[in-house]
Amino acid sequence: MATYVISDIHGQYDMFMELLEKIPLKDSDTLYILGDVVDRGPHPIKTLQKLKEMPNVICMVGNHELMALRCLKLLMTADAQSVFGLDEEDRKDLWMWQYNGGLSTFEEFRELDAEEQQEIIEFMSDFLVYEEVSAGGRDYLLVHAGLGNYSPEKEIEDYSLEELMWMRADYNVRYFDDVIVVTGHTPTQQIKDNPNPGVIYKKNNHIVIDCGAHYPGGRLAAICLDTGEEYYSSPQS
Ligand SMILES: [Mn+2]
Repeated sequence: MATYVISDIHGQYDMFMELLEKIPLKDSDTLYILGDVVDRGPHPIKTLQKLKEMPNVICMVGNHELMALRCLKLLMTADAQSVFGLDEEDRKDLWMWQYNGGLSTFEEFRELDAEEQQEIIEFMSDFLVYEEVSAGGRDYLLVHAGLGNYSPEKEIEDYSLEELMWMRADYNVRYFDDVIVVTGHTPTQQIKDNPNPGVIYKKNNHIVIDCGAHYPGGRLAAICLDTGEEYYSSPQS
């Protein structure tokens, strides 16, 4: 009944498969994926298809799934003529997605037949926004990016998607005394004054597990919440 968490796979299918060989994942265990499965890396759709067939995986949504879902739906309904006629908001969203590495997702998605495309859209649409879990006698909140505009008075359901998916967590603030917040989104290489970049980061009841799988030297990481044990893929070349 162990609980494992991985985040920000970003299309790194081979790293994910390597990590799965290292994690002693049993059928009775649960693996949570904290969002940003898609974009940047070479095989976002192949990774989604793998996750989809794993019975003990629960996926949460990241800002990249939000972008991909919106843009893929847009492109699926648009013929060439209507792409040119897209309104400003749609054009900006498409551009923003491509700017953030959406091309690899688009390229793999367009190779699927219509039924497979629909399955991928439906799979991503079912991703959870956040999850509260208990493991090893402690309580955890699993969410992609963090609690933007944090306030101790605010309930988790009062946060907007923007605040949970895009805005970066403040690791200098202890959000809860009795709940550890597990996030991805910010590679630990990007955390200011972090003495161990590329390693899972723990501070003030935060655990940050994005170890920058798409960076040169970055890795895909997993943590077992019951034991605190950490697992890493080989570094990105
Ligand atoms: Mn993200």
